[in-house]
Amino acid sequence: MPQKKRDFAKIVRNMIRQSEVVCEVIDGRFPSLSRVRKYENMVLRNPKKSLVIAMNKIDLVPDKVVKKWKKILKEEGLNVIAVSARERLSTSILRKELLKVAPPETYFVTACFIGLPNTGKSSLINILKGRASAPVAPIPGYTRAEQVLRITTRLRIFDTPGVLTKNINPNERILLGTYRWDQLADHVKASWVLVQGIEKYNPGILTEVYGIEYRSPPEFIEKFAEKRHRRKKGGVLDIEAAASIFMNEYIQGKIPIWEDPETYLKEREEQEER
Ligand SMILES: Nc1nc2c(ncn2[C@@H]2O[C@H](COP(=O)(O)OP(=O)(O)OP(=O)(O)O)[C@@H](O)[C@H]2O)c(=O)[nH]1
Ligand SMILES: [Mg+2]
Repeated sequence: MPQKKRDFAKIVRNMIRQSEVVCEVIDGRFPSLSRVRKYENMVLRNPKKSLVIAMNKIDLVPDKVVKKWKKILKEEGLNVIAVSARERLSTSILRKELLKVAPPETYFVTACFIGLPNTGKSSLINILKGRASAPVAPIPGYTRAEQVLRITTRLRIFDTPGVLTKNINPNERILLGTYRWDQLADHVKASWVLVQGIEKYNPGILTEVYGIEYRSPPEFIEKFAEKRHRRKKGGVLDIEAAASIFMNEYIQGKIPIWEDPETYLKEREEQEER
């Protein structure tokens, strides 16, 4: 039977309680948007627990952007490691760090991996373990229950289901790829929202990647359907199928997109002045 979302939050809180170290996996393309500050604070408030931020999927972002984000997060007092599960970048550094930050008197360390759906928690855990043990999929909400894995003699890791918090609005959720497209009430509309979101973060990139000129999101999806020869019986364009294909390609990382560190800094400054 499918579990309810609120049970996921409960599982995560429970796992945090049982762990000395919490590794928050964020999406390297959206280092600010994908932070779950509610859980970060829960860990940071507790002197017996340590927080490590794994900024994952950095294979999708230029090095200089990754460096800037790392600096920003470090300045905010966070212990951040830039990693890529896909390209196995800095994953052994992450494993060592999880042990390093544990309280000195603990020999056996429990670390739990938390974060939004689809940020790559299970993928990272598999790399740390050295073989596929935690199921991975390009489907947000894939991990549905906690799973405990022994990584080394000293280290065991809890994989947890991705959780969403209220502060992330529906448009941002679509951009972050935390929804299952096939479960959205109107995924064509969602694809329009996605086009809009991509435009905001990387103007002109869709024309560059797909060679499609467009004036509105619906026009983009229509032309995408044409380009991919998606037609229903009778020759009518299959907009629904096209929207799904487009969103799946986005979630797989086909479109280069990231939060701009400079914009974030400017907004942070403005907020501080208020
Ligand atoms: N490009 C890229 N993709 C990645 C990386 N790590 C994971 N992915 C992809 O992201 C998708 C989600 O990965 P999972 O490991 O299942 O993510 P999760 O955080 O466990 O997701 P939930 O269980 O839904 O919370 C999969 O398609 C992975 O292949 C990475 O470093 N780079
Ligand atoms: Mg998972």
